[in-house]
Amino acid sequence: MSLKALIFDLDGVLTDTAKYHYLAWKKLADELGYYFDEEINELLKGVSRINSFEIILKKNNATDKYTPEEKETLANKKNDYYKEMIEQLTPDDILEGILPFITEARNNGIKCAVASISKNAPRVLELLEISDLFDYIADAALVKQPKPHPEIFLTCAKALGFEPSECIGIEDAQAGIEAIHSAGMLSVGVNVTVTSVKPDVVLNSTAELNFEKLRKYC
Ligand code: B16
Ligand code: MG
Repeated sequence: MSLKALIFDLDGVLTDTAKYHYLAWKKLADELGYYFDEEINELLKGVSRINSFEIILKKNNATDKYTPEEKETLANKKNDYYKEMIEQLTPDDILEGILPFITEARNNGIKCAVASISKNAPRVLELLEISDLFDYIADAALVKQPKPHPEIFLTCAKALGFEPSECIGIEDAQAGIEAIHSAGMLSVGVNVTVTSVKPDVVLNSTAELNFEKLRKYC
């Protein structure tokens, strides 16, 4: 196989929006009188908005407390808090090593895509001023199956016109690593709390991303 494309997760890989997701969920949980901490937040990484709320409710034995419509309304309330918080993002919030890594890949003819299930991804990329660096940005609204289903990674590969085996996926969440693995791509895990499938390449931070080293895997 020869490497043709890099497919990046957004939250936790290109920038650290996980802290804003945490603060927004925490605000909602406090208002509703539910327990929520960093440990529970870890379980929400890479998980869709509504499923994240279900996890918080389950941890508080409150799964049956709301109708599906009420759950939707409350999850949207969290999203309003999140949207307000991310407006403070600037290009300075791009994680270390990301820009040189993408620049080197692009200079070597490698295509780059974003596989984020966040419906806020386009706005985050715009605030970071990096939308133009990507050849394809998956539309989270059109992806039916959230991670760990491989759909979003397969959608990116197909849109770029490459086989999954020609792509590398880069993720910070266990659900994302499982999705990349099921898609048949090589997975790079950045600071992943491993609970099941291990990433093929384990990194502690994005500062360790090295294009020439990764290329040797393909
Ligand atoms: P939104 P990623 C994911 O983004 C986040 O990791 C996850 O915490 C969040 O719940 C999900 O997006 C949905 O985000 O509520 O903004 O649509 O890691 O796939 O970039
Ligand atoms: Mg992530």
